[in-house]
Amino acid sequence: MTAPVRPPGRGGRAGELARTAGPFGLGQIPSRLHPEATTRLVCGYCSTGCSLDAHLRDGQAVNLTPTRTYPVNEGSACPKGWDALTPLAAADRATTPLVHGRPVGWDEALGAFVDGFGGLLDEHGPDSVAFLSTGQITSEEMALLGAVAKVGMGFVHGDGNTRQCMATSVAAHKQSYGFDAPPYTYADLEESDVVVLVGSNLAVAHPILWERLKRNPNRAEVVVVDPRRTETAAGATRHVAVAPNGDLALLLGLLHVVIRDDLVDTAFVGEHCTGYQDVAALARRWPPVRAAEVAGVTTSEIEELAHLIGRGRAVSFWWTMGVNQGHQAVRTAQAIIDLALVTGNLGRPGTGANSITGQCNAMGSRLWSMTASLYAGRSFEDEAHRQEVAGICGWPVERIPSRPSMAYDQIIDGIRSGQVRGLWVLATNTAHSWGDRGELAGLLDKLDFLAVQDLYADTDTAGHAQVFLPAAGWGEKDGTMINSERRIGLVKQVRRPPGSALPDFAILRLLAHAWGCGDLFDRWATPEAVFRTMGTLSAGRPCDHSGVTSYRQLDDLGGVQWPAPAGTGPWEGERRLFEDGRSYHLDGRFRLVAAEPEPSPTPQTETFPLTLLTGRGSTASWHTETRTGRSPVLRRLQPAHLLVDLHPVDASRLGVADGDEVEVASAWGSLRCRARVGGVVQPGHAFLPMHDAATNGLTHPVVDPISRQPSYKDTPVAVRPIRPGRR
Ligand SMILES: Nc1nc2c(c(=O)[nH]1)N[C@H]1C(S)=C(S)[C@@H](COP(=O)(O)OP(=O)(O)OC[C@H]3O[C@@H](n4cnc5c(=O)[nH]c(N)nc54)[C@H](O)[C@@H]3O)O[C@H]1N2
Ligand SMILES: Nc1nc2c(c(=O)[nH]1)N[C@H]1C(S)=C(S)[C@@H](COP(=O)(O)OP(=O)(O)OC[C@H]3O[C@@H](n4cnc5c(=O)[nH]c(N)nc54)[C@H](O)[C@@H]3O)O[C@H]1N2
Ligand code: SF4
Ligand SMILES: [Mo]
Repeated sequence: MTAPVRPPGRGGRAGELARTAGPFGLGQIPSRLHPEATTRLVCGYCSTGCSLDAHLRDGQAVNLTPTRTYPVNEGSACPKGWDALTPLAAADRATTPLVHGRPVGWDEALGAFVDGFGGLLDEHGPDSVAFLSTGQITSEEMALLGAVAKVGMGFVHGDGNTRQCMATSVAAHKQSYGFDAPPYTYADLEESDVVVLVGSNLAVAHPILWERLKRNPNRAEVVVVDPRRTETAAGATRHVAVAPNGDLALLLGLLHVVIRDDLVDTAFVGEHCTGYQDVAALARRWPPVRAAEVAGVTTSEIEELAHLIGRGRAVSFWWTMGVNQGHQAVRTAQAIIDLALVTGNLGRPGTGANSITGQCNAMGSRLWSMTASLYAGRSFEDEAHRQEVAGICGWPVERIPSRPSMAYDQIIDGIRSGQVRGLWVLATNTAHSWGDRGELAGLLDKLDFLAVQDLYADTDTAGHAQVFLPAAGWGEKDGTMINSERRIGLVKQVRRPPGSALPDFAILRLLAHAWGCGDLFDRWATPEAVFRTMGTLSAGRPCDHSGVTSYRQLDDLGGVQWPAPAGTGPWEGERRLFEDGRSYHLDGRFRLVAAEPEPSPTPQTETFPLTLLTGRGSTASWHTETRTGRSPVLRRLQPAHLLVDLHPVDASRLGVADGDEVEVASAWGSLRCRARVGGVVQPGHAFLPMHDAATNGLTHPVVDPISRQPSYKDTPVAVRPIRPGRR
C-alpha cells in the first residue's frame, strides 16, 4: 500500500499562484484560437467520433458543418453535432468558481479544495477520498487528472462513468482477446453480409454508424436482438425480441446449433483458440428448446439465426448497453465473442465481435484515465508496470498506488459506510445518472467534502458541492479523443470559455500547484506535451501510438487508429486488429469463455410485475441533458414529456390509454409521467429514457460481479393510472 503522500508546502501556494499567474495558470495555457477561417475537430458527444468543420469569425467558431473528407462520417452528422456550439454559448454557463454556492476567485476555490481533500487525507488516510471522472474529456486531461490525483495528491480511488457503460466490454476483451481491444473498423459495417446487433439501438445512439451500415452494398441481413422494437429493429431485416437478460441463453442456443450442424470453423478454432471443449460442452446442454424458453424466443428463430451466422461469408457482431448493462454482462459479451470465434468471424473484412463504445472519449478513458488501470492498459498491482510508468514520467515509483481503485459502486458503498468522506466529481452527473438516485442524493450530502467540476453549476450533482470549479467544454480546449474504432482524433479550441472558466487541463495544473505537487508535472505543461508522453507510454503495448508525435501530424492524417508504432505507417485508410489471427495473450490464442445463465437477481414480483428497460430516448438527447437540454433546436426534437412505453395488452389491463398520466413505481422509488401505448415494448415490459432524472429514482444498484457495471435494464416496476382528482 502506498502511504498517503504529503507534499511539503501543500496549500501554501494557492494564493501566491493566483496573485502572480492569474486564472490561466502559470501562463502555460495560452488561447490557441485558430487564425484560419475553417478548422476541423472531432465531435464531443458520442463515440462515433465524427469530424466537424468549425467556421470561424474573428477566431471564434460561429457555425459547424460535418467534414466531408473525414473517414468516419464522410459529410454527415447528427443533430447533436450540428448544434454543438449552442450549449457552449448558453447564458447560464458557469463563469466563476463557487465555494458553498458563493462566487469566489480561483485562489479561494483552489485553497478550499486543498483544505478539503488535504484535511481528509491527513486525518483519515487515502481510503477516505475518491474521484469520479468521465469518458467526455480529452485523453490528456484524463491522464493529468489521474496523475495529479493519484501521484500528486495521494488518492488511491478513482473510477469513471465508464463503469456504467464500458466496464463489461473491457473485462470481456481482456479475458478473451488478452487486451481491451475492440478489433473493428467502421468499414466492417459496410463489408459484412450478416450484421448482428445485440442490445444496440444504433439508429438512435450511433446514427452515423447506422448510416454507414445502410450503405452496405451486400444486401446484408441485419439482425437486431433487443426486447424492444426500436427504430433500429424496425429498420433491420430481422428482429429477435429476446427477453431482458435472455441473451446468454440465446447465444448458447446459437452455439449449440452451430456445433450440432457442423458450422464450426474447425481450422480457425484449432489454430487460434483455447477453451473450445468447455464451451462446446456447455452449449450442448442448451438445445434450442431449452434456450428458446429462457430467451423468450422461438426455436425456429434460433435455428434460422444460427444457420444465417454459420453460413454467412462475413458476419459481424456488435453490442452495446443491452449487453453491457446486465447482471451477467461479461459472460454474455464473451458468448458473443465465442460465437464469432467458433465461426471464424474475426480479423477479416466485415467480421468481428465488436463492442461499440458510448461517449466521445470512453476509449481514451480506458487507456489513460488511471482509474481501473494504469496508463496504456497496465496494472497498478504490477511492480514492473509501475516502474515503467515512473521511469517514463520521472516520478518516484512509490507515489504510484500499488493497489487497484474501488469501483464506482464500491465508492458509493464507501460513502454509505462512512469510509469515503471526500469526493471529486469531474465531467459526470452522478446524482442523475447513477441508479437508486433517491438514496444517492442523501449520500452526497453525507460527504464531508464534495468538489464538482462542470460546465454548469446547476447540475443535479453540482447542487450538492462545497466547491464548484467552472470548466471549459469541448470546443474550448485542445486535446485528443479516441473513438469506437480506436481512431485518435483531435479536438481544438475554437471558442473562448466564458468568464473565468478554464479547461480541465488548466484547472488540474492549478490544483497541482496549489497542492504543492506541481513540480511533478513540470513536463506536462501543455496538452501536446502530455500527448507525446502518452505516445512513449504506449510504445510496445497493443495500443502503441508512438509513431504520432504531434497534433499537426494527427490533423493532417485525419485521425489515426491505434496501433501506430514509431517506424511504421503510413496509417491511412481503415484498419482492423487480429488479421494475423493472434490475440494479445502470451500464447497468441483467443480464449473461449462461457458460463451458465443465471436468473435475474431482481425478478418480477406480484407487487412489481413489469420489467422496466431504460436507455437512450432520442438522437437529440444526451444523457442527463445538461448540454442538449440547453439547445432549443434539440429540445424540439425530443418528446415534450417524459413518456413510459407500454404494450397495449398491459395498458388495457391497467386501464391506461395513450397519453394518460401514470405512476411508475419500483422498490426503490416512483415517478409520474405519461403513457405511450404501442408496439415498441413487449407485453410485460416498460421503457423509460434515462435522460429524465426521475428514471434513476426507480433503478437499482445491482452490478455484474466481474465488471461491476450496473444492470440498468431490468428493474421490476408497477404502473398505475393517475385519475384526475384521485391522488
Ligand atoms: N442520442 C444519444 N446517443 C448516445 C447517447 C445518448 O445519451 N444520446 N449516449 C452514448 C452512450 S454513453 C452510450 S453507452 C451509447 C448506448 O447505446 P445503446 O446501447 O445502443 O443504447 P441504450 O438505449 O442504452 O440500449 C440499447 C438497447 O438495449 C436494449 N435492451 C435492454 N435490455 C436488453 C437485454 O436484456 N438484451 C438485449 N439484447 N437488449 C436489451 C434496449 O431496449 C435498448 O434499445 O449511446 C451513445 N450515444
Ligand atoms: N437508467 C440508466 N442509467 C444510466 C444509463 C442507462 O442506460 N440507464 N446509461 C449509463 C451510461 S452508459 C452512461 S455513459 C452514464 C452517463 O452519465 P453522466 O456522465 O452522468 O451523463 P452526462 O450528462 O454526460 O454528464 C456529463 C457531465 O459532464 C459535464 N461536462 C461536459 N463536458 C465537460 C468537460 O469538458 N469538462 C467538465 N468538467 N465537465 C464537462 C456535463 O455538463 C455533465 O454535467 O449514464 C449511465 N446511467
Ligand atoms: S453521431 Fe455522434 S459523433 Fe457524430 S455528430 Fe452525432 S453525436 Fe457527434
Ligand atoms: Mo455510456
